[in-house]
Amino acid sequence: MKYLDESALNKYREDGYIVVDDIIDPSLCDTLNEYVQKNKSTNVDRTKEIDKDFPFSDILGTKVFINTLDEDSTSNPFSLINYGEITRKASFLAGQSMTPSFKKVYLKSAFQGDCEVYHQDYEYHMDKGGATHPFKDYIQCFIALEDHTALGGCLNIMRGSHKRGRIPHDLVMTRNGISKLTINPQVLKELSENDDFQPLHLKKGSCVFFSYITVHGSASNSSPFDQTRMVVEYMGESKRHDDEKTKTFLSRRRKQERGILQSMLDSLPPI
Ligand SMILES: O=C(O)CCC(=O)C(=O)O
Ligand SMILES: [Fe+2]
Repeated sequence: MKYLDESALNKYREDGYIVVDDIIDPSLCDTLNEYVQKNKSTNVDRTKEIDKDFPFSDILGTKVFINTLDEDSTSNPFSLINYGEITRKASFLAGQSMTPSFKKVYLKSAFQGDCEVYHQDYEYHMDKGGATHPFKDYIQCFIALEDHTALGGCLNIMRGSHKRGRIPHDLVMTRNGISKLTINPQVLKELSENDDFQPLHLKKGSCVFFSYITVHGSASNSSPFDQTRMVVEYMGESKRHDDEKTKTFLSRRRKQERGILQSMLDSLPPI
């Protein structure tokens, strides 16, 4: 699907996501990927991110992503993306004027890119705005900058899971020492009995829009091909995250992470 009409909107409401083809020209994707590879070690700013790296691993391809896209610079090909069109589509699906609030690129490199544990995006944001920011005020656009395959760890979406509302999440430390929020596997098993898991084999330049309570995740990249993806997070145009609430949310998260790390340290045998 390339153009969105009423039946696409109904499908989005029914499934909790919708795939849109050719949102970025594949040749522009190649240029973007080249730029990302050249700048990946210098253009990294995780200050606004809650998923922090912990130095447990020397593998870099799983960790680094670019989130300072520096689009004012004319030499930055990300400025060539037609964000206007993506924003119009996001606004149509969300039923209100949306604005991009955060853009990032995950590398998901060949043989090293790690899994993304299953979650609802709202869990990462709800405490930043409070009751004035219901999940309906957000939508994500996930863009494949290369062909995405199951072996490469494409995004898997649980169709219809948004109808279940918010599901409790736990904080976990992943194998690469990144702290993440995830749904308990037992609950996921129960959900998967009714809701379809859909592996999204997106073509280079295609994207999926999904709601902030649609359950999604992905496996590790065990293929010889990079599977770079770009995420554009959208928020209602009139909404702003509350700085104080965000600070409180982040410090609570840091405290939980310290607790996990401390208990990991405590469980290590004496040297
Ligand atoms: O890269 C992936 O597989 C998932 C990314 C994701 O869940 C997100 O950015 O919200
Ligand atoms: Fe997500």
